[in-house]
Amino acid sequence: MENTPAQPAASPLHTEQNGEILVIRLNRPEKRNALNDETILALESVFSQLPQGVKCAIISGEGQHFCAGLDLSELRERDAVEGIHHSRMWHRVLDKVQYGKVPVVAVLRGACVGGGLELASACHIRVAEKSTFYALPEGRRGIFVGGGGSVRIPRLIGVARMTDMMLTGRVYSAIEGENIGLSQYLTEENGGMEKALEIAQNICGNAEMTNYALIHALPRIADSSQDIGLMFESLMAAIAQDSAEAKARLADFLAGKAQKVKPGS
Ligand code: 1HE
Repeated sequence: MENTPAQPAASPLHTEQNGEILVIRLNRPEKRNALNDETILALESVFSQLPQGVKCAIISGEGQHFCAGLDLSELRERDAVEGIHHSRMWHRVLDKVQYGKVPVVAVLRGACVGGGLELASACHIRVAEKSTFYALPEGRRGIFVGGGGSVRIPRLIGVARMTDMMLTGRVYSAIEGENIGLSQYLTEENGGMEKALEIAQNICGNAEMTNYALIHALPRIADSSQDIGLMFESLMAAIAQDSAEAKARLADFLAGKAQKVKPGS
């Protein structure tokens, strides 16, 4: 892997490009990768200007924890107006992650809490190592989620489970998290990055229009009424199948040259 140029030693993010995959690591392990403004804005900058040729991104954290959420030391002195602007900044940045140019895979371990879970839920695929635990301590700290958690997390696990997490401080383990839909994959400790790279490689092999439709059309279709959603789906399907790449892939299948669907893969 090559380090992308011009990264000062104390950068809150490490980025490395590995062919078509960009690996982004939160880099404040001494603060359990708590997200201060500098880190959030650095994420915005990375997702606003992905290097040419990148087709998939991976977000992970340095150290034993994915992310301890909002950097609470920056919260103390904020008034209501500043609070709204701050929350809206998170929304802007996490929208760039969710609705950017490429699918994003998160590698989770240790704490995936508060704003860390909000960041993970803006990613398209979550791979959790066995040490991962999920919580929303905002409820116990006298605050509320502000990084899009109330919109994205119920879409993964339902309103009732998120309400329980915030009202009671409930912590879900990695295994429970996979069972309820917080992660799609579970791995042994230290196996997350290898799995994420395998998934990312797979994603890079998809037709570009399919990846685009999955990031940009699917969540909007799922949020629509049935009537609008079905219409939107037909338009998206027609555009996708019209591409030269789709036609070539379908021809390959009919000529017996494409991989078949294999159970267990
Ligand atoms: C922090 C933060 C943080 C750690 N902001 N500094 N999130 C939380 O409420 C979670 C708070 N953190 C924890 O519960 C624990 O730190 C962990 C379970 C994640 C890790 O425990 P541990 O024992 O490995 O580490 P530690 O000793 O607690 O923390 C190490 C250092 O990181 C320590 O600083 P130090 O200077 O004393 O060494 C901690 O203060 C610091 N640290 N977490 C600031 N979050 C958009 S709105 C989102 C709203 C939220 O995310 S609220 C939930 C915030």
